[in-house]
Amino acid sequence: MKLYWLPLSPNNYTVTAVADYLELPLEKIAVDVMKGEQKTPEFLKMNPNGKCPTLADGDFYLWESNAILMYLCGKKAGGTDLWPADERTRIDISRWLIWQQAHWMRGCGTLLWERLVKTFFGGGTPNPEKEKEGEEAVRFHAGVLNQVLEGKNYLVNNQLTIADFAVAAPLPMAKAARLPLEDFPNIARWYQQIASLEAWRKNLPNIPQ
Ligand SMILES: N[C@@H](CCC(=O)N[C@@H](CS)C(=O)NCC(=O)O)C(=O)O
Repeated sequence: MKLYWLPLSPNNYTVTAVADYLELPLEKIAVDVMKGEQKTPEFLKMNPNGKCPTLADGDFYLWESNAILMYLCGKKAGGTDLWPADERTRIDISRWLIWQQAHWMRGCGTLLWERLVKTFFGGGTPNPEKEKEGEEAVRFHAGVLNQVLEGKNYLVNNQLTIADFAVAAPLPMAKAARLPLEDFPNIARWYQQIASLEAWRKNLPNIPQ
């Protein structure tokens, strides 16, 4: 399998971390977004959105990081506890994967962009209105996450699943992007466990703090 990816991006290193955790070989092809490699006709044939990550397994192309996480689990011979076979458990994990994209990454993504990525790409200073919007969204959804994690080590069935990898995606950048998470101790406690996984650590980019 080939993965077209952006090493610096949260929704990209969750994919490479899960592949490593599952010991699945991936040929990684770094895409230079500054050069617009994700918008070439060849790339758009694989992913008409022109975004990374994009997985190619033979002539099957898959985009959306969380869909790729599920696909990788399906590739693991004998299955994996990251995506257990039980129907209700899978729906519960899917709920978190959807929440991560629809809510969590929206707020976190706004702050990551305004306070980190925008500067990196020479896009100027943070927009205060966007920062306010991002802060409010992160605080609200962090409250939800913190509450669910009360007395629990992991999000679903109290065991490590791809839901934990996906929801943890923005947290390595929390300090650099000043995500307002200081009032949510259960998130910090839970994230320590993800942060201690070798597959997670070795896939994190060098993030300026
Ligand atoms: N929801 C998508 C987000 C994909 C996405 O927005 N990728 C960004 C990097 S985080 C990208 O490739 N941006 C390049 C561009 O839009 O030109 C996923 O989780 O895979």
